[in-house]
Amino acid sequence: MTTFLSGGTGTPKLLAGAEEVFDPSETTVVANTGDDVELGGLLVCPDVDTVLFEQGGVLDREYWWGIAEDTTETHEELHALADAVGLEGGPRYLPDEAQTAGRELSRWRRFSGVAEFMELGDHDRAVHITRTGLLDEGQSLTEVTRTLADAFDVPVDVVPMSDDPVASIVHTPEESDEYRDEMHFQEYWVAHRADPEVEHVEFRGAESADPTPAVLGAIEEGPVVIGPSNPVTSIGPMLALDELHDALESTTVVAISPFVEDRVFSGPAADLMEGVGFDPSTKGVAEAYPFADAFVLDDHDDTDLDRPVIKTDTEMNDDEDADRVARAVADALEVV
Ligand code: FO1
Repeated sequence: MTTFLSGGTGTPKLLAGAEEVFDPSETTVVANTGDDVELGGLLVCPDVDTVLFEQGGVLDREYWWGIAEDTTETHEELHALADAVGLEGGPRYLPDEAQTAGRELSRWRRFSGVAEFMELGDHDRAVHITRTGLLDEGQSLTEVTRTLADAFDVPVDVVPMSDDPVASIVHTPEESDEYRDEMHFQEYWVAHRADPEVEHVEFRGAESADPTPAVLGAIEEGPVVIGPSNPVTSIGPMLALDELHDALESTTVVAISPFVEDRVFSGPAADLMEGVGFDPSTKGVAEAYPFADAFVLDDHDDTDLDRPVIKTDTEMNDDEDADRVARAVADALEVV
């Protein structure tokens, strides 16, 4: 059995070409849920869904989120309705008292569906309606995720990191005319394209959230692979769960750096790393993962680490690239 810790792009890209190296029926994927939001009453789980859709063969691989060739009629109609009566777009948080009322899993990340600020495709929306309906019927997020995985014929076991709410909240140094001083990660990323200065990132709820028994069992059995995901907002919410962090200390862990020295392939990882006080580089990734037993680095990354390193070309543009990186991970597992 091998367990992958996954965010929304780097690790799903790796998994897409890893099946010859890591047997899918022997693979567990623990997905980050700090990115999740409730939008118009629907729980949207971007990182869980990217793994489900990729492994189910329906992912939109141009963006690495949503369903390929999806239509957006409902989304467009929501904007047309709002425009018709002058309702402003952008992230529309529900009032403070509503943030902690009702469905617990959606705490601290509840947005109105008026002129919805994230684009939900029509087929994608059907997934969120089904997920939210099953949660409201009493299932846990773990159970619902397994049901959705069956619906998409997903060959790996996909589990959310927790059945409890954890919300990734980005804090800026001060409130400005442009930006509030704290915002959910999806506001920071989707609405503001990572422009606000980051002071720190809070994982709200993490102190009282538990990793699920499925997650802890898979990590304890090991080995664990941390894909080239954003260490702050993709892996950080998992590390904020004390039991999960402790479990990583006593199992075999190989991590792939999403950086080549201080360059990152895509996304806001560098700004977020700097914001939380880590060097935005492979060196900083190694500091963020003190429990990692070995690293996979890019051929052009000469960072001197105090743990074994296997090198390969870590840029992944297709499944062949992912297969190469997966083989490097397998080599790294041999040397720890
Ligand atoms: N990313 C965007 O940049 N714009 C969007 O409108 C958007 C909508 C969206 C809807 C469902 C979903 O599962 C993901 C979505 N994403 C969107 C991606 C998401 O913001 C992030 O890339 C992940 O959370 C990072 O892992």
